Parts: sequence; structure tokens; C-alpha cells
Amino acid sequence: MTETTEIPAAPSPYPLIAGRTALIVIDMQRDFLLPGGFGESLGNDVGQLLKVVPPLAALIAAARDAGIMVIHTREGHEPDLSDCPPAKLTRGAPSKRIGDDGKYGRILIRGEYGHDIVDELAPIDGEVVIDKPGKGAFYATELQDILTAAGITQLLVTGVTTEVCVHTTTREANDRGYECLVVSDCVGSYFPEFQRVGLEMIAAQGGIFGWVADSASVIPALTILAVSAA
Ligand code: C5J
Repeated sequence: MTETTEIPAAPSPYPLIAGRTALIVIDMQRDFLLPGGFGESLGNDVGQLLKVVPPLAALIAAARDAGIMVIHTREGHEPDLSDCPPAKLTRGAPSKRIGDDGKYGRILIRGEYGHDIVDELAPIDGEVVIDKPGKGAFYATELQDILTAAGITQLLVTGVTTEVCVHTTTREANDRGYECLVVSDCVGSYFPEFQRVGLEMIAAQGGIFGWVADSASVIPALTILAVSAA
């Protein structure tokens, strides 16, 4: 049985370890991705994020087949905004703010349609969904306790946006000792330049806070684990 395999990655091969690996899917929420939603109301091109959906759906399917734990996150706040710092709520001059009524319900508010994950990537029964008030998935959440209880040391990181919540979560995880591989075509930014530089930053300096590989490199390794586990 193969329990460890290597994924070709930058800056060096990444150790994929059965039973110690989780796939984390960050903030693939309607508010960020759908036309007419919050992301678009900020002037962003949501097409840059929507193109992540097909490769990420394939990666999630491969992870499920391999028995890899899949964890989803959602950025958002309580209806009374008690967990939204004023500095986050009032910053800038957007046409719509967190908590305002948007096309998909109150923006980034838990329980609203827009706050939930796009249909194509919906969690299945038994998968963990972390509701986070911040950009990082460790801040003010139960994520670390869940990973510790499951014996997870390796994280495959996906979702949006590359330079904000993906970076923040990867940096938080790296500081806590997790080995993070960011899957390049399964993360997305509204800004192509941020996508390119954001990925380069992770693997620079010998992998300063992680590894980077595309899903075409990750899925075959997951398939090896799936076949071995069968
Ligand atoms: C942002 C996120 N960009 N999920 N959220 O506000 O990256």
C-alpha cells in the first residue's frame, strides 16, 4: 500500500501523506463569485474567479475518492455584525458594504444565499465547514482543533482570493507548522498580476511559506493514494 507519494512542485517535491493531508477550500462563496454579487459590485471581474471552479471541482472529487479530508471555509459575519470590526466594515467607499442588501441577500452575512458556497463546489455530508470572520481561516475559528484532532500535518490549499484569504490562511498555517501546497489553478484572484506574483511569493526563497503545483500534478498523486487505499 502506498501511504506517501510525492507531488512535483515548486520549489521542490511535496510529500503527500495519506491520513495526514486535508484539502482546504477557501471562500468559494456566491458573494465573491457570482455576477451581480458583492465582488462584482466592488468593480472586480468575477470571471477571474469563476475559471477556478472546474479544476477545483475535479480536485475535490479526486480528494474525496482518495479519502482525503475536505474542509470548506466561508468568510462572513453574524447578522448583527457583532463580529465585524468597524475597521473592516467602514473601510473604503464601496457602493455596497458588508451587511447591506445585495443581489444575493445581505452581503457576507451567515445564513444568506450569497454567503454560501457555489452549487458546483457544495460540501457533502460529513465535510467540515468553517465560518470565519477574518481573512485567515485560523483566526477566531475551530480549524486548528479540528486539524489537530484529525492528525493533519499537510494542507492542500485552494479557493479565493489568492493574495488575500488564500495567502493569509497559508501564512497562518505555515506559522503553526503545517506544510502547505497551494494548487495554482485552483486558487483565483480578480487581478491576474496578483495571481502571478501571489503564487511566486509562496514558493520563493526555497518555499518561504509553502509549495506550489497545479492540479494536473496533484490529481495523479491523489489517484495513487486512492488506488492504494482500495
Ligand atoms: C476577500 C477573500 N478578498 N476570501 N476575501 O475579501 O479573499
